[in-house]
Amino acid sequence: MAAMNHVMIEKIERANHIVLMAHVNPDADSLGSASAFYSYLLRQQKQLTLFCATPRIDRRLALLPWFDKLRHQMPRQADLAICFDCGSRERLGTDIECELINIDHHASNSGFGMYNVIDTNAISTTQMVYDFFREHHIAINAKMATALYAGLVDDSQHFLHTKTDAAAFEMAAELLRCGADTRGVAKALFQTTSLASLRLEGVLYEQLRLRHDGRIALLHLDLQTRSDTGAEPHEAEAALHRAQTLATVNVSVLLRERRHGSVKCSLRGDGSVNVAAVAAHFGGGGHRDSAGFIANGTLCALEEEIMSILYEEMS
Ligand SMILES: [Mn+2]
Repeated sequence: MAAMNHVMIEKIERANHIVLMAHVNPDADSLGSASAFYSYLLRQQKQLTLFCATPRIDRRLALLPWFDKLRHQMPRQADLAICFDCGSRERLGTDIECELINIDHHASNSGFGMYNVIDTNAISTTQMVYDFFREHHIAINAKMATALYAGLVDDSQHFLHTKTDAAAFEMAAELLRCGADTRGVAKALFQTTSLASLRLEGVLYEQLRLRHDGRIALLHLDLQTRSDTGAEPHEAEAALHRAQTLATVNVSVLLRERRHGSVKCSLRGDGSVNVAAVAAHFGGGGHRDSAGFIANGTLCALEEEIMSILYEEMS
């Protein structure tokens, strides 16, 4: 983050009202980064807005500091926006009229900000924010530590991701010393589920199909099944991760039917296949081992289209 630091600091110093933005359907990394920055900028006595375009946010993220400050309307008078973990402009879910700083670690990030700080080696966006705080001797309090840790532990898949290195563990240790509520994060993010979610997982496993000599696991979720189980759309992702543990599987695909004739596709890979390239084919993006997109069409039609692109990528 070093190269852009001076520009960023100068922009922040000059701004009066700063909007800190998480991407649509935010995760712990995006919202955790914005939350930690919110704590930091409060000290600078800036007028702040914590923003996310999604009105109904995954309640598990309520453990993040300042969650109750989240707003879903862009303030008109803001003179600077900073977005965190947003791989594309669409992920902002809104138009931006002021200057925009784009802080992210997605390889597919197009650099849509006026100033772009992109580090594809970072395991999480919170790692980039953490490095920025350290470089500038910005004290990390317990609130900031909890927010940064939540993004780290979630994006690193509980430190199991191949990108997990000594720096990731050192960051975790330092955040723990700063007062991060690691137990609270674990409980909220990984040890809390709903009965609806468990029932949904059961249905998804029952319908799971293997394709391409067992190298692809395919999961479907139509609107009817979702409403029958009462589960939230994001709750299907547990089954997607679990499918990835099957011995022969390189790539897992989850297709979720949405209202108004579109389908959300989530891809997970073991690193042998670049799933971001598959997502990019449909206008989406992500990381080499984790990507997604939204496309118009029916579940069946999209399945065949995705399979043919995937087969090509896997051959
Ligand atoms: Mn991330």
